[in-house]
Amino acid sequence: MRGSRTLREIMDQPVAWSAALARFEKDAGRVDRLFDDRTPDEVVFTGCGSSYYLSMTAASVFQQITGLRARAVPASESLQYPESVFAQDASLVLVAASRSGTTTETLRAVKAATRQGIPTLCLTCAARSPLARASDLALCSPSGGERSVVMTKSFSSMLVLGLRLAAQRGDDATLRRELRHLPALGRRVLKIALPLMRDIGATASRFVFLGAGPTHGIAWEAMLKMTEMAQRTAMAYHPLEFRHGPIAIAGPGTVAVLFGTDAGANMETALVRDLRKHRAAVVLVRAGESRPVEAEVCVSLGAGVSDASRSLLYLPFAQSLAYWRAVGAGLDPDRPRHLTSVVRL
Ligand code: F1P
Repeated sequence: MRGSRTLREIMDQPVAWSAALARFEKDAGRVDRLFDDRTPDEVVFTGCGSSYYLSMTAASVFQQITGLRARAVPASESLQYPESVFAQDASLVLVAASRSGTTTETLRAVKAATRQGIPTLCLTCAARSPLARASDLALCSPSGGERSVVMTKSFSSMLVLGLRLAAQRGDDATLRRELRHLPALGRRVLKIALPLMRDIGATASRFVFLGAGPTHGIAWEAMLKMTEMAQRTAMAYHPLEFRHGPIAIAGPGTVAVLFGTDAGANMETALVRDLRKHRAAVVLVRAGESRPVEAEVCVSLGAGVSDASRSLLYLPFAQSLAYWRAVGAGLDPDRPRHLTSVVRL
């Protein structure tokens, strides 16, 4: 069946999350030593494609939980503008994400950091890859690697490692506990997401994915999944940014998928009203059921977890939507056009 490999990997995510969390425990002491030796004043997360997008979410959560400055940059920026990535005199730690551990730009970013004496840590699914060998410490997602080109369980399981890293450095027992519950919650969410997304946007001309804070990286990943698998026009924005120009494309052919946050729930509800006023179809995935909304489709996960952990639970919705739109268009999600699983320059 077309896309059967990708579908299996989407369904396998909770298993990969458990394995990644179990593996992290073995490396927790080494993580602490790497950070404590340096006491950085900034952590730079980097990667390419999906690995860059998970870096966005990881950086957002890391700064929120630890209070330490964190930002995400595409690895290619460190090749083109090294001074704006590795600020002189700053005490940095570089966290590089890569499923394959062989992507040229990411590998070069780590090597450049090492030359400058910056400690490096990688999140990867390939424990023996060049990236793992080049980094001071490799945090591995042992079951995250896919046979598919498009990243699904590798994305989410490396993000689990990134969130667990934030919980470790912020000594945040709540986030640690939430992460332990995530595989069970993920199984429940997968059962909802897959059938729900089957017919959404079947005739739409464009998809807009909206997310703030930890869900912003998820919105970008949703955009990339739709682009890679279904070759449909897709964009990603911060929710309230959408009014500042992009709203011009809201209309009957537009499906807006909003990944809700507790932090911005009221503002996001108002945005749903505006989108509906302009006749866009809105899919709202959010935490609770407290406020009624006019969204065409509204899913309340009610999972009782923070925005950070919930961002992972939004992924099955994004992945399923892209999967179904690809299958519906006669495309094979297992064989995305023009793509290879690794880009080597
Ligand atoms: C990252 C990546 C993927 C993308 C494509 C090429 O690879 O950019 O996100 O889907 O298949 O590679 P990696 O560095 O995580 O291995």
